[in-house]
Amino acid sequence: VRATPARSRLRALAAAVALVGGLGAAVVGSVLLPAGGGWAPERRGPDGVREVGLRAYTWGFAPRVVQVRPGERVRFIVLSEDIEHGFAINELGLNLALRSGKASRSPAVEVNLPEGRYAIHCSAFCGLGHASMKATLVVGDPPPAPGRRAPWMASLASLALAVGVAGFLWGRKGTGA
Ligand SMILES: [Cu+2]
Repeated sequence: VRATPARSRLRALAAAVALVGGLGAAVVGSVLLPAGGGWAPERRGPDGVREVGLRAYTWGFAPRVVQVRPGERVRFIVLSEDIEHGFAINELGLNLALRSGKASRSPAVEVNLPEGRYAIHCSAFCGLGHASMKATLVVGDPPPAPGRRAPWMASLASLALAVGVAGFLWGRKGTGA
């Protein structure tokens, strides 16, 4: 069966849409979704305060999820791996300036916050992805966030991508292009 030019154009369009959708989902999945989480291995400073280490980079933080206990005293030590960034948690009154290649230590803070999720964000403009440079502070063990559907969306988009590419290849075969 020979595909008409109109049909193969339609297939190419479908493939392009699926490709863009799939790539978009992959980006959203890798950038926005907290990877893992849970309790980090605990390290304490000489004063007995728990020290939480993070790395900042263009554009994100690792780990993306930091879990602490309500009422716990912690200190954040944040290393910028590339350029200048900021490390801010509004609810804790924290805002650190991060120098390129240097580790910044926050003062010891008491996490007097209700159980829940709080935004960690970059507070120094660092380019295109600045607004998406975020991590999550989880206090205690709150119920799962409603955003858990996102991995499903990413899977569906990947499936669409696979189907689109298959359709595109099939179309090429049909027209002999
Ligand atoms: Cu930034």
